[in-house]
Amino acid sequence: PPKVSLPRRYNAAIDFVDRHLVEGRADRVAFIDDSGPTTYRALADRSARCAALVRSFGIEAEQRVLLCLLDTADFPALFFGILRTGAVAVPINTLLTIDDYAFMLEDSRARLVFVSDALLPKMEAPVARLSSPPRIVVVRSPLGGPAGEHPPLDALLETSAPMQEVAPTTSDDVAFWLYSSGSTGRPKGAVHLHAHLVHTAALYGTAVLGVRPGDVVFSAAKLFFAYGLGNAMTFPLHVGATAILLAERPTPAVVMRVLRAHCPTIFCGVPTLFAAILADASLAEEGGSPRLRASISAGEALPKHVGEKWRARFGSDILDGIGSTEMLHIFLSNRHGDVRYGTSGKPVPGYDVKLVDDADQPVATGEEGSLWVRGPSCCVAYWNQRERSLSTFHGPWTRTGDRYVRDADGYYTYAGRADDMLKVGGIWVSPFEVESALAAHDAVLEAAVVGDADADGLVKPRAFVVLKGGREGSPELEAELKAFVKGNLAPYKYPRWVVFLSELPKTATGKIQRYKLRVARET
Ligand code: 3UK
Repeated sequence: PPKVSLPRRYNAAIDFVDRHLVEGRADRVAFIDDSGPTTYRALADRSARCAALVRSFGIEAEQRVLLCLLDTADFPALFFGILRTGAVAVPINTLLTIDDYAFMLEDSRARLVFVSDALLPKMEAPVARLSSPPRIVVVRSPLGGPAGEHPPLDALLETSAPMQEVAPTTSDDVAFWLYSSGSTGRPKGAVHLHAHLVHTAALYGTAVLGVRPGDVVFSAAKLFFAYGLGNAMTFPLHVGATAILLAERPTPAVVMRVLRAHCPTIFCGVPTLFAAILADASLAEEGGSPRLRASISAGEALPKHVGEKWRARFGSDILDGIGSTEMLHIFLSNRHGDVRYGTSGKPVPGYDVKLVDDADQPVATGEEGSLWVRGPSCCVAYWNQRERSLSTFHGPWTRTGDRYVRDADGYYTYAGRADDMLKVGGIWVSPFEVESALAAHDAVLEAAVVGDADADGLVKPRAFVVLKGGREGSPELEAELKAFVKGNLAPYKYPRWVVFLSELPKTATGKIQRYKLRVARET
């Protein structure tokens, strides 16, 4: 594997941003967002101003700063500005609810929050509930929205001189957290170090994906996901390439527009998006990007037929690879010129994986086992979650919770989860959370949610609902329940199908028999 040796004194902001000025790339374009290009010089200046601003709020090394941001060039400027000061950046999912943010504010104890204008209402409410609320700075976005009484970033930066010095961090200092959902309980903050960004960029971004200086990368997956953070920020910045950032929701039509307008050479998506583009009749005549060299897919397994159809239509491959928030990016992947659709490929050099049985013994070729992974970008722990850290991190090894099979040629094929968690459009959905949301509806006595395959073989939540006495199932009630969940949870979590039952299958001890529901459909 490529050797990544870092000096003890190391700050990722210098490596990913300032280094390019010293190495003569100041005038190259780092980002293109809805308001135009940002050169490496402009990025370095803006992130150093952001650093000074963060300091001016009294933020000290190791304190957390929340980023609830749509994808614009201010995301990397703030992210690296925070790292430059030695503080910890905590980018969070922009699709979540007030309740989710209340938890993250409390769990992280953030003293400062940067939030996009359009998202401000969802952040103001939970902040106001805190006894000692953090400061809020509003970041302008193409979606727009009033800043209220909070200072706007642009105005603050005008009067903030770039921070010249850099916090004396080591490569092992905490740099950022990323929250990940579990099947029960609140999200877990995966704690990552300054060194982790360059490990993923070198091992996967450069060595496997092959991002090079002339590349233009477009990631439909947003920067707040570990997947998007590598794709559209650290991988291109590592080599001095360009990333396209899009604040909008990446619908098939919007994505095709970006591919046409900016002609990226690398496109990063999730299976649901690739399938939706291929299935959209109104886009059937669209050619995509003429310069597209390859695409990548992650978040959930890419169905074989989706990869094959994409290749036939656009003339380049999709490299499917599995990564995780804990490992920061992809550690098992297909390669250029060595793509086996329907598999996750082979280990990324620099990472080791193993498949074990219930007694932790290696399984034979062709047999299903639990996937464990070891590599240099693994998070150090879940913040403030000792029990959950202990059950996931075992010395250098991390238990992924995935089931896999390795064939005689060394290719790994996904075989499902060991827990009840669902990946919907590449994002975690806990069935328990959807069940609780349904149970909060007046008409619902109890509910069970399992994953079911849609027409493309991709998993979506299916709800089985028992109604209270006197209530009857109907298409209207089905629509109402879907809307109810959409309104109370992040919208992507809603059940795509609702089946009304008179009772749920249960064991003698009252545990729902999910395996029975997984095979049951309409009844
Ligand atoms: C599942 C896959 C089959 C698998 C991620 C790339 O998805 C990412 O991180 P998360 O923490 O979820 C991790 C879990 O998602 N998964 C991801 N990719 C695949 N299953 N095939 C795949 N290709 O269950 C894994 O344990 O949200 C993906 C890069 C960074 C990431 N964080």
